[in-house]
Amino acid sequence: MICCILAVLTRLTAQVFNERNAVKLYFSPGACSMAPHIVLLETGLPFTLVAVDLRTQTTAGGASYASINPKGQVPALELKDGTVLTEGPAIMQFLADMAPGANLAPSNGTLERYQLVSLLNFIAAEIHKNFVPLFDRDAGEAVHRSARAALATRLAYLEQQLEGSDFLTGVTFTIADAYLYAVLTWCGAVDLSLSNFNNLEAYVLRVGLRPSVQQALRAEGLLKTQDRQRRAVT
Ligand SMILES: N[C@@H](CCC(=O)N[C@@H](CS)C(=O)NCC(=O)O)C(=O)O
Repeated sequence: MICCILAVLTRLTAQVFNERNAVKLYFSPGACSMAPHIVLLETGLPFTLVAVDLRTQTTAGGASYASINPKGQVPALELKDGTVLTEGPAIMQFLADMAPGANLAPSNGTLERYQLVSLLNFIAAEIHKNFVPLFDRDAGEAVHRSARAALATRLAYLEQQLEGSDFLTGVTFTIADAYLYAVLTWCGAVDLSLSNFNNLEAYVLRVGLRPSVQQALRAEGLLKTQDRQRRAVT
């Protein structure tokens, strides 16, 4: 009996400690905010998730999202003191630096760190942003064609980078992998096949099996269908 009470008290204390020390990640299911979500899980830092309806610009709690991020985009990270950090690559580097033991980014000031920043910028400007017109039905055929052509060349470059490597920078999973994985999950939605890119196809499967990625997908409600199918089979 005493053991049970102690266990409950320990759990409650840990929960209160986590909530007090937790950062808040504003996200939208399946959006690029999945990248910092994966990174948070990789770091083990305490965090809470706040869903944002991008269409209505309100949070799950009914607050106006503009008061949190005037840019109206996810992700945004609210720190314990209320400071809000925006822009995925900045958020992910901040989190990686908060948890150096997780080895998600090389140390600041090293050439390896600038190589990682270079990759993050490439993913943001050349991959992420070329997906955007493909989600816009009104963008027109010519715009779609040009975005697909741009993606094909950029993906061919990443395909080469992955030759003989498990991850973008070699043997270690970094924040760049969290970002690339998050944006490549959109391929199905825009009918973009990776079948010409064997390394990238294997990479998506490999990264997708990481416990942090599975947990993020489940928390964002993106594994439901597979879970239901799995339950039906087992
Ligand atoms: N530059 C921003 C871009 C973030 C972004 O494109 N977010 C998308 C979701 S993936 C979004 O919030 N779209 C809604 C909008 O732009 O109104 C970053 O890197 O964090």
